[in-house]
Amino acid sequence: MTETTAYSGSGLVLVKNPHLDLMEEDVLYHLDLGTKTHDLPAMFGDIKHGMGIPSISIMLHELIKLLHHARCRDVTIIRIGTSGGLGIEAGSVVITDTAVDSCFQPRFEQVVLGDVVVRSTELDKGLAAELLACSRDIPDFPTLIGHTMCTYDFYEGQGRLDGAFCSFSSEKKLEYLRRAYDAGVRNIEMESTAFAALCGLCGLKAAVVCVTLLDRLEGDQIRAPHEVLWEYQQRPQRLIAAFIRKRLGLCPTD
Ligand code: R2B
Ligand code: URA
Repeated sequence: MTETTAYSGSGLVLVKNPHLDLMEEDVLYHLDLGTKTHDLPAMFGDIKHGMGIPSISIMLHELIKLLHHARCRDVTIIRIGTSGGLGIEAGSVVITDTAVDSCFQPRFEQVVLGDVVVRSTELDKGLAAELLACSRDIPDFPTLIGHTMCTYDFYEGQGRLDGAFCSFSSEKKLEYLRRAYDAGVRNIEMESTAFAALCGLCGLKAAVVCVTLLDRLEGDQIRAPHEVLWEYQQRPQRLIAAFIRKRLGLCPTD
């Protein structure tokens, strides 16, 4: 028997389970979400952002055109986000000096009209140094400059053993991650090469600042408690807030 997904006339996804209507609350245990504890339509009803290179590339094309049409000048653009760390303590903030691909090369390859176009992923070294200096004013704020590896996938692409499938051994995984470390990679995420390349092409001063949620040399799963992850995720924003205050000539506590 073939089962198909059902949609109502309004386009809403219909569930084929009469029991659900009788439940006061539906707890989606593995997602740590519930219909009473979370506003699911607000959280997921109209998501327009995504993850990875295709999403950031679309967003940047339109953001850069917006900056152009609005005649903005001397723009500094900073990507902030999360990442997996390599050989550094979880919660560290990594300021990227160079975004590298999965072969540790400072390049972003884009297929244009059937040809592979290779673009540079250099970021502004002066801006990275300025951000590092700002981090030194924040107490208990582990921050470093290093290479960031950008991948097309969170699981196999980042050498994880815990995806829906996996084609390599744990020894091969560790050998790869150690090679990345030796090449100067200190964190892994999924947008930085495209971000660096597109900003570089348009002459924008750009930086990438990501907090690490775990040390990938120690494991694959993100296991820190919610409140710890929440605090980690605030760190890039706190650093950028300090940077903006400094640029505006305000003291750190204003
Ligand atoms: C970091 O975190 C996301 C994957 O969990 C992805 O957007 C990235 O670059
Ligand atoms: N984001 C990633 O891309 N990788 C991680 O390991 C954690 C967050």
